[in-house]
Amino acid sequence: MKNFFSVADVDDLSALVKEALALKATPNAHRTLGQHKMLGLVFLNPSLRTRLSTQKAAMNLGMDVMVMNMDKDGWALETRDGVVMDGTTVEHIREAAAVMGTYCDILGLRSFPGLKDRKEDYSEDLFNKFSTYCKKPLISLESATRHPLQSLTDLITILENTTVASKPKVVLTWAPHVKALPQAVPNSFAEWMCKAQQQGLVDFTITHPEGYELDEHFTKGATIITNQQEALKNADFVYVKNWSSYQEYGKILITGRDWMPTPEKLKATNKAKIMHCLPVRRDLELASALLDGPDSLVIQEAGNRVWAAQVVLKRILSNL
Ligand code: AN0
Ligand code: CP
Repeated sequence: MKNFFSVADVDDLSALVKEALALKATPNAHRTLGQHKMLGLVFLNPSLRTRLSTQKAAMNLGMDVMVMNMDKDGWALETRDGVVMDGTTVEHIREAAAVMGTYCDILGLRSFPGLKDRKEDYSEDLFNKFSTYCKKPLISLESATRHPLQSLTDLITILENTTVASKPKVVLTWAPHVKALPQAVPNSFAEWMCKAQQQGLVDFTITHPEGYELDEHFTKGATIITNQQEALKNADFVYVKNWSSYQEYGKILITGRDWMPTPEKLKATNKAKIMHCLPVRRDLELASALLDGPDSLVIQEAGNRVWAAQVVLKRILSNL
């Protein structure tokens, strides 16, 4: 593996999950692999899980880690080419990424979308430029359109908790929120689950209100229905996430909590396990009775972020 940006960077999903679970069983088995190698984690936005789990994963492999909170501690970054920098930006991504590349063997980057200009966000211009100019292997810590470490974690957690003999039914459901959030987590979850479905690992359904259709590029092969109750029938895993509209880009189209998963709604499922990438707004996105209940996987899921990051770092280190 050279870079980790999307599910396209992985061939055999089952093999990757097995390797991640082997790391979970013996976290320190490859302590020398990353010795004298530097990981740089660059954040343009806040993070709890991604920051800590990726640091921990790197340390388990013997790597050193530096974290740069560009949003708070860095110079204001210019990403456009051909502009006279006489405004508020102080440093161009060409120099900033190149300099960080000289200090590090592998880099990670978090860069959320602006949610104003769909074409610009979906071009992944910032991520691509950073990748070009840093000249080092680059891991997505959530880009404008995807969050692959989260999706790999989610697949690990689903396969780890699958008890049914046949393929588990996985349902991604839209949930309410008061803030306009990116489509990165659901896009990415959908593209990983569609590939997992192709490889015979899961059955995948998406449910959302009208107007919240994701970019079709990410949902090929998924069953998509706007009746949430119908979608939840016999589900083994319910993955809860809000996102803002892709069609009316970045907009919140409905308010109210009608789409919030509750214990009552979940009665239609096959005693489904509840998943969410976190952070979650209690009793807005998801009923606290479910979050605190015996079927919630959210803490185990967040814990598994370490093994997703560790298996990705291990594969990239092995290829340096
Ligand atoms: C972000 C999002 O939805 O993309 C990060 C999730 C991991 N969530 C929020 O901003 C609340
Ligand atoms: N799930 C996730 O990526 O969490 P953070 O935004 O806290 O890193």
